[in-house]
Amino acid sequence: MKRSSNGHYLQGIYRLFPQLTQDILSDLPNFGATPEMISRIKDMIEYNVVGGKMNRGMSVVDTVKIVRGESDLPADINEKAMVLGWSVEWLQAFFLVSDDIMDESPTRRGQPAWYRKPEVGILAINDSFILEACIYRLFKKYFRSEPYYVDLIELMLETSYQTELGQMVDILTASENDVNLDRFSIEKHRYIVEYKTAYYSFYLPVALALLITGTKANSPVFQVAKDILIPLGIYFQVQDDYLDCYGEPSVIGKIGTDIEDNKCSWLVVQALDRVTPEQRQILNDNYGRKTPAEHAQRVKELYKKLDIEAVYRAYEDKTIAELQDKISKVDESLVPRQVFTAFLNKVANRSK
Ligand code: GPP
Ligand code: MG
Ligand code: MG
Ligand code: MG
Repeated sequence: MKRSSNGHYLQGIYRLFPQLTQDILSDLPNFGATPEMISRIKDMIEYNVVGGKMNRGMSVVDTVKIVRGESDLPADINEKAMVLGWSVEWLQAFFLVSDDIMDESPTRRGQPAWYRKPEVGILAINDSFILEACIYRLFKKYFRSEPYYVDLIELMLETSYQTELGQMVDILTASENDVNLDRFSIEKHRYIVEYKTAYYSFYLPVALALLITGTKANSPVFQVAKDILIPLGIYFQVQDDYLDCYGEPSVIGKIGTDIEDNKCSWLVVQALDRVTPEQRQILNDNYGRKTPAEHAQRVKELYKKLDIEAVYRAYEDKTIAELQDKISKVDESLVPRQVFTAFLNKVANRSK
């Protein structure tokens, strides 16, 4: 199992993973599962749920610590926070397994995407549903008797719905064999990234942490959190778009496919804002072509000519400053600012 260098908290959260996997597996005989089924689900979970950066999972635990003002949590709340952290990682696994099929991505986290394993193929779609179902099995086991049980379920379901809506627009905007640059705009990009990434990656971990630390579902704190975490999540996905083109595959653990996939990436939206009619024609002739590789290469050359990298650096500086300003205005009687600075520090200027 891969580990991050994040110190003992991370070892703590990793220690819980075998237990949660075992919870899922030992519940399977109640559904008539044979040893072969159980063994396959074990392999599937281990292949897809671990190996990521664990940012989202750790965010739940970190937020609970900040909200309670304790660096060492009591054992029961610590376990609850870690279960929720893992539930976000399970959600992420559900999304990534299916996203890689839709995006035809060859690799994920430095290994073949799950659907590309010869013994898996299209069954990966059903595996993604099973990964989603695991979240609610874990919720039932650990939270069934808590007053906030329904709030957790509602939040998880609503966040999944938001992500699926964002994914729908992402895929529709990138329709194959129909390159139409007019479909791309900064407004369209904003909808896609807000919905497909920001809610589940940034708002969800904090909202889960708030619920288990006693914040009532109708509290204004959730809106305060959203007003910062959604813009932060948008910035995070702009970084993802940037790294798709400029990241080092061995560092980011995946090979970018946005240009070939005709994606409404932040980079192409910025390029369209700056092209001459001749350059727009180059984009038109080369964007969204899977093969040969020269097409994507020409798009990258055009980005270079337009110095999109410099546009990105300027966006990054401006966005970090805006977020810092927003955070400095948070009413600390509602929620500690550190909840948000912790996130911003993890994300700012990332290269993977
Ligand atoms: C990231 O998009 C968004 C997701 C992983 C959410 C997918 C949502 C579903 C409902 C399946 P991306 O394709 O840019 O991510 P990556 O670059 O990691 O493939
Ligand atoms: Mg993808
Ligand atoms: Mg995608
Ligand atoms: Mg991407």
